Amino acid sequence: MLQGPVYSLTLNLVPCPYQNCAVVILRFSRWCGWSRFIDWSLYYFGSLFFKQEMELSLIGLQNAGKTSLVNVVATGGYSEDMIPTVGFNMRKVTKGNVTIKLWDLGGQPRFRSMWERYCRAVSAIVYVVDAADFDNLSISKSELHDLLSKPSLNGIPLLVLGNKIDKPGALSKESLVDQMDLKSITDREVCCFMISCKNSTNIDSVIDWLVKHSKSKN
Ligand SMILES: Nc1nc2c(ncn2[C@@H]2O[C@H](COP(=O)(O)OP(=O)(O)OP(=O)(O)O)[C@@H](O)[C@H]2O)c(=O)[nH]1
Ligand SMILES: [Mg+2]
Repeated sequence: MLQGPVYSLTLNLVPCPYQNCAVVILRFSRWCGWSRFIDWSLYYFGSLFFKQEMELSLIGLQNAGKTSLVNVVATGGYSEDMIPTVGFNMRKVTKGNVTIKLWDLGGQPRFRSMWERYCRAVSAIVYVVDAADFDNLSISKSELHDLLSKPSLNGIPLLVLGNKIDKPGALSKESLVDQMDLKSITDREVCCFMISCKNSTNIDSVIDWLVKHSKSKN
């Protein structure tokens, strides 16, 4: 109801030289809906003036593909020949105006007790699951739910990534959400994507999600 009057009123007020441009913008805004247009404008013009940064932790069982994901996000490079992470690695990745500080933690049992410490001050927790490793799904689920039960991590957004969907028989998103019992997590924002580091599948969606969850700085 609001769109009609605002549209014609604005057109009458726009001076001639800018009229074509205004018409295009307004038609675009009508086409995609005002709220999406305003979101997009704020994001675009905001990003010209503000640097954004985020710090996040990548966790999940050993062999899930955390370090591979860091490599793909940082350089696009993928290798079959990976060395298990001992302790953690820290990597800074810049995407446009956003700097992402990534804590890539080791997933072997001896390193899991330090996950909580590295998740405390982050903008988001990224939990990587091998979607083709059925034997370890229930351990992965219990490690995730154990971690999220820590009061220090209350409310931190969670991104769950089902990796290795290039492998035959890998779980679908619905099955992964089910098996990881993600619907029971109601105290924070939860998002899930199915990815393949090997084929770079859905890596753009992951980066978009991360950028949206970064914080503005000056
Ligand atoms: N098929 C397939 N293999 C993958 C994919 N991503 C990673 N891998 C392989 O999985 C193995 C383990 O990858 P890493 O990235 O080292 O796993 P991680 O989660 O960092 O393991 P830890 O450091 O021990 O916790 C490597 O051989 C990778 O090549 C993928 O998308 N598809
Ligand atoms: Mg690793």
